[in-house]
Amino acid sequence: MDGAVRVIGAPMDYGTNRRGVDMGPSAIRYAGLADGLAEAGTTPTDDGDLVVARAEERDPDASPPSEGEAKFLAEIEDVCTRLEERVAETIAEGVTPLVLGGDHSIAIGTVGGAAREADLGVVWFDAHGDFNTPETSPSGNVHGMPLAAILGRGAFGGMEWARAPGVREESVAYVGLRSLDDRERVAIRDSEMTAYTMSDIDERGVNAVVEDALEVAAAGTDGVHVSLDLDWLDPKTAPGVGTPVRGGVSYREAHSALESVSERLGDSGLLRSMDVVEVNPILDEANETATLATELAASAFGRRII
Ligand code: Z70
Ligand code: MN
Ligand code: MN
Ligand code: MN
Repeated sequence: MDGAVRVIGAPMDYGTNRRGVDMGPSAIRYAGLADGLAEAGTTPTDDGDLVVARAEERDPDASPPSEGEAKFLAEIEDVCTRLEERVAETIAEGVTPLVLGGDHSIAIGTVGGAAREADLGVVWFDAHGDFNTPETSPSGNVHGMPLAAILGRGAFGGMEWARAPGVREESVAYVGLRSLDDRERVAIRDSEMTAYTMSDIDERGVNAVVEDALEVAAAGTDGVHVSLDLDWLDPKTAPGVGTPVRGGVSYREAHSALESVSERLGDSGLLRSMDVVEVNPILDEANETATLATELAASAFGRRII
């Protein structure tokens, strides 16, 4: 893809139990992201990282979250509100934002910014549904909730910072689901979203599934946001994630899928924004997962073998 891409780091781990995903942006850059994006034919620039207070710097007297609540929601609101602003400005300049997480709750900011002046489709590559609400979440971790937040489900309906009215449920497609909580599964079934599971990939092959997902997200929208949670891949291939789930896609399937993204969206200018999340360098093996993240981002932006 020719065109300008702006890398924005969101080193936030307030949405997850496991410390370490706050180091994701550094690890992904260190793995050669800028070179990969240049090889893809883009002109990358780097915005640096958003300022995110370390967990250690937070007010020690702040009350801990009680059960049935979303943990650290005020901190997440602060980061996502600033991220949303930066993403919206970037797109207004004609530049494509590539946001590096951080845990998946940062997608509330990325999608909010990308959907501000547009009808936005979303493709969500993830083992998880991320469709819990503060009411249904078994963990209170907001990285299990970003799609529910974006679509204004449950308590998020009253949170203007979280909702992204430019995203309609029927324009959201999951690829590769394999770990859902019971109430989350029911909510996804009852929604207008399209959910392709790992079984669909087993039966039909990854390319057919990804093409259908991209079609769902592109139909009747102005552009598509691609959200890539590295736990979408099998943990043997991507060990450096907080919540590994067996049975994910392989190295080759993942590359093929992200190449389909650039083929379907890149040439037509419909790839509006992307985020790459949940890389945990503490749990990684020699930066393998961060390297994979850079390769997959480069594939999405058009890098090819020849
Ligand atoms: C579970 C929850 C989860 C990662 C989302 C899991 C959440 N459904 N884990 N993304 N990496 O706690 O809501
Ligand atoms: Mn996720
Ligand atoms: Mn996940
Ligand atoms: Mn918003």
